[in-house]
Amino acid sequence: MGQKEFKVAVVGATGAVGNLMVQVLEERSFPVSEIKLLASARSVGKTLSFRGKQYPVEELKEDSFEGIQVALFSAGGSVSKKFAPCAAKSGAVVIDNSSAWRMDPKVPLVVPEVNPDAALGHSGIIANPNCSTIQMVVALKPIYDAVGIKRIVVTTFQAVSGTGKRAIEELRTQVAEIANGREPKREIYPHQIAFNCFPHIGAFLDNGFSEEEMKMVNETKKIFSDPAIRVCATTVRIPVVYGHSESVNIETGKPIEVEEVRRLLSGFPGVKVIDDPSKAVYPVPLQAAGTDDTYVGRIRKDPSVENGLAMWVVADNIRKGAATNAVQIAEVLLSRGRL
Ligand code: 25A
Ligand code: L14
Repeated sequence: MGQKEFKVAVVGATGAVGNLMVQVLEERSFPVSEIKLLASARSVGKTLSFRGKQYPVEELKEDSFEGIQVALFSAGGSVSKKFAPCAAKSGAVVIDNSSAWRMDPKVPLVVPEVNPDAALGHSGIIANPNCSTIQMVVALKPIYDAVGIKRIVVTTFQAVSGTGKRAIEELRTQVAEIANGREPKREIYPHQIAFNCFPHIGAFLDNGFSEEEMKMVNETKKIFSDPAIRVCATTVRIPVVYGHSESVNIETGKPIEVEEVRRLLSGFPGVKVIDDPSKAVYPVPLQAAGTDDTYVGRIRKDPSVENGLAMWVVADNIRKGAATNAVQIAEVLLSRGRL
């Protein structure tokens, strides 16, 4: 008996995340009968490989979604605003990686390890959360379920791949320019990123926080369905290509021992505990890059508050933070018979 297969479109297929979406569909053997690769007119003429065959990139148009059952979007917020409703109207389930729909009350915001059931209530569009939020809520979910979490203070160390291909190129070019004694050129970021870091991701808002920081605040509340949870974020760009790191400090509702936290995290899907600091064993982005897990280490009591815990969380921002999470959402729909 043949398994049911689906017509899948990837929008933004030539971008850093879109390209990986195609690869992750292949790696995880998602049942694809036909793949449609969509991008802007700039990319027409390119081909991308899927299961060993080359497929042409087509220009995204309103009628691109005829017959498509699953549409994975990663072409930025304005493309998603305009085209996700077209795709949904023509019968596809959209899984959107941009920030366009995340806070829309009718759109579920889903991390499969945390709130898979939310996906079932969609009306055509499901949003993939921000990369920094995804890895944090995966690491916090088992603690949240065991003892509750009242407050989170998080500082991120974010890779340039989150901004897309051109930012990866900017870091590499600046490193080469500096190595060759030339003045590094700057286009994408507000400062030189090579050999530097800056607490500036997205635009700054009237409250003094950046857009990226407020995404972590608002999306965390939505994913945990807990508007009372207090979150303060500082998001920092660092000169790493793949893998976000986060210093996460929490106040739990009830006391919990560090050993119990390790035990809970070790048994949680998608999490690996790497925590033997005296041997220099803790998660680092170079080891997380190219993998789908969320890594947690440096787990310790924060003695400065009641029920305080501190930890270090690392994941590949364009895999678990974007492409893998999106494909996992499609897998949730598939396994619940909702495709
Ligand atoms: O609005 P957001 O949600 O904040 O997202 C902003 C950007 O962040 C990335 C993604 O960039 C997105 O565009 N992104 C979003 N969510 C992310 C996440 N969670 C995330 N990254 C990581 N984690 P990207 O560079 O990875 O991908 C861009 C893709 O979108 C396609 N695209 C853009 N506009 C489109 C469109 N597709 C259809 N219609 C449109 N109007 C884009 O295709 C790419 O696939 P492309 O054809 O425009 O680009 C192909 C090649 O051209 C380079 N390029 C892109 N922009 C420019 C450019 N070259 C010159 N000038 C430019 N302005 C690309 O690098 C690509 O190689
Ligand atoms: O909202 O520049 O998904 O690193 C994730 C990464 C926005 C930008 C999102 C970056 C983005 C971002």
